[in-house]
Amino acid sequence: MFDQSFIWGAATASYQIEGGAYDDGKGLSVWDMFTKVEGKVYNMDHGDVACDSYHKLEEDVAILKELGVKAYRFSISWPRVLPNGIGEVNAKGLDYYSRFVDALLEAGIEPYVTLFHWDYPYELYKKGQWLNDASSDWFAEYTKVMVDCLGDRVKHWMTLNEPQCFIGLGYFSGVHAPGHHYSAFDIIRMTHNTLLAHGKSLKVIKDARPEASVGFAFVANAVVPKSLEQADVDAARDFMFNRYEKTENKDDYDFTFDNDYWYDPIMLGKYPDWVTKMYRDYLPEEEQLRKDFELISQKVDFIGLNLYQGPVVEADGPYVKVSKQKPGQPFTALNWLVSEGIMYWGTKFMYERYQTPIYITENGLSNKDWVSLDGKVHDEGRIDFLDRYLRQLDKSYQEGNDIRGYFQWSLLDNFEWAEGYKERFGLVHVDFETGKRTPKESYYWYKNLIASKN
Ligand code: GCO
Repeated sequence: MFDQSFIWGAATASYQIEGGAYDDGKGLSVWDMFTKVEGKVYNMDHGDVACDSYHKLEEDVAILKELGVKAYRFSISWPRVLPNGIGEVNAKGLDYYSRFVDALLEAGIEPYVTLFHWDYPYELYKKGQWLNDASSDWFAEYTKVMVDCLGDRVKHWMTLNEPQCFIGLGYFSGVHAPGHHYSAFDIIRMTHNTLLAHGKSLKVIKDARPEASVGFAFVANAVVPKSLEQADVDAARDFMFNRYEKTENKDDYDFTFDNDYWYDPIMLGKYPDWVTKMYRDYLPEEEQLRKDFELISQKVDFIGLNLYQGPVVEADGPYVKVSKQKPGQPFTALNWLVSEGIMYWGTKFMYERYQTPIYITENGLSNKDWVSLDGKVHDEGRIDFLDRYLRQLDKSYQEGNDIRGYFQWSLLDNFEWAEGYKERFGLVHVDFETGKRTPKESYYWYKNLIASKN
């Protein structure tokens, strides 16, 4: 079983929990704007108040302390500290994060900071966001502000959370802020700037704090092979890292979630061949590209995998086939497949390919939870889900894949993007009318699990 050095944690993100959207000089983010447009978010929910964590700092830290986690992954709201994205710094915003980090350390909890979890400054959006070739420098400037403020206390940093979503869902399918349908060519350009932003940010952190541990948190699109036959195992690996070549019908192919497309540039210093073949003209000239890759592919200390669900795949001649659903297959409240095998296969294949320490930076589920008449939240489904997923993770860990820690998503029920407050991912129930927090049964289960490992 996981040994004592394993980092048990929980995770959240600024826009999903903080609220205080207009407080103390915070600037607007694209999510502040998007949530006010009719038809974009379920029930027109928004993050103006959310869990009100901006005003409940002590309470949240107490909940974490009681849970017994060694680490907490949270994100910084970029426009809270730089209202225009660049330039003028908002001292009150910085002070909030500084106090928060102090409170965590005081409680014996290690902060794991995500610099960008989607609440992009609206002022920079107006300047062309990730399409503007200066966008990576904007992110580096913001990083510098944060490292100067927190770098003496924060040892673990993640640059970007899930570019698959903030680029793919934000600018391609348009279901997330800012809700655009850009062309694949624009997406390629934005991806390049996004990767460059990661690279420049990492360099800023390392220049200031060489001892800091820096990585990223990306969606890990993992799958489970249909059988242990070599052909199926290879098909699963191919699906994870060569989905484009292995997909027979490429009509409407959406590449914005492909693992090789996002991980290979950073981890292997190159785009997949199909990208360079098809989109060469939309990438910088050869010499510039070479220089950019020096920044993009600097060594990271860890890769963060956000793992939720994945299908079963099987070999299909030269291609890969996604198996049909079985009747009665279990799904979570959000209709995501209960598929614990991805914890084993996903971490195994990732480690095999990139040979870099792994953190599970997110894993969890949305469940139909409410506070019962007895005052408790009986979320047995979550307990069973986490138990299943963690057993598979442990199997991979026992086999020697270098997995350093696990962050449960999420500490609190929170604003689930386009789904609003309909989906409850928390270990702690939040009443969004009153802000009241009620730890669920799964919170106590996780607490016991952590205590039993220490
Ligand atoms: C992510 C998202 C989280 C979601 C969670 C559940 O990083 O995947 O950023 O914010 O809330 O994944 O969908």
